[in-house]
Amino acid sequence: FASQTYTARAAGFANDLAVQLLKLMDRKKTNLSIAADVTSKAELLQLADLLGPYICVFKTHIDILDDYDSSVPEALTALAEKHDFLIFEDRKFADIGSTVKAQYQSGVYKIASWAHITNAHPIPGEGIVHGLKEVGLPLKRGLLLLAEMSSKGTLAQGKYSMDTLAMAARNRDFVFGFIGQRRLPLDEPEKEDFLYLTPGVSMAQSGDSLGQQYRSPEQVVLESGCDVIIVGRAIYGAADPVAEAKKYQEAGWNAYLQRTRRA
Ligand code: UP6
Repeated sequence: FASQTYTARAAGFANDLAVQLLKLMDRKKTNLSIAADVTSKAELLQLADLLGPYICVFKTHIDILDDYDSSVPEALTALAEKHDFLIFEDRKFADIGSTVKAQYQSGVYKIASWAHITNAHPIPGEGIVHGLKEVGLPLKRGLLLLAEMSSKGTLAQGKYSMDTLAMAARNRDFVFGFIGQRRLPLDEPEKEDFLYLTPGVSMAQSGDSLGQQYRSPEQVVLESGCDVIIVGRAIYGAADPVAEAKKYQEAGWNAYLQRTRRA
């Protein structure tokens, strides 16, 4: 699948949102997602408006905002429509099905009502997917499972990652891909395609002081067969985030073009 275009792969997905995302990437010529880890709503919305033209997915940690109120998802949704991107709340759910269902639907953030995509750790077992699915599927949302992490010493590896893949394969109506570091070897490669969204991307740094590990867009897309590069501090922390976003968009896109032509 890694050698096919995003659009060609869309037919192989059961989840509507995955189809939307794949087509969006080719239409906009971007496989860049920004991790907008800022703590004020003004900064968050400014990043979404400034960087919107260059990204396919705007990734949030909504619970780090100091001044959150319900105008934020409204404004984000309007910007998503204006600039043609999807919103991914990086919630990393990790509880039993019944609890995550409430966390996804209710509370301060009501994530399901505005985030096209969210994600979950498979650690509690498949009930977490079923619980989130009960809320998300009627709203045409999509879920990613964390198969691997970018951080040093992660416990998500080996058999854990392969079992995550199997869990996703049993829930393809809702789960369309992974947060991961490489395309996992599939049991039935001709049958099952998933999207891989990959954090831990920087062209300048190799890591931070708290265990983050970075790789380049080429390593992620070309060598590891991942589909979307997620870039945070390397873009929003730069003096000129727009110029930096363009650089990452181009690097990610060139790696994709090389990958699809090579085959
Ligand atoms: N993230 C990772 N690694 C993972 C999963 N998620 O870094 O395995 C998320 C972080 C952060 C972003 O929560 O929002 O991706 C990375 O930001 P950075 O580019 O500034 O390091």
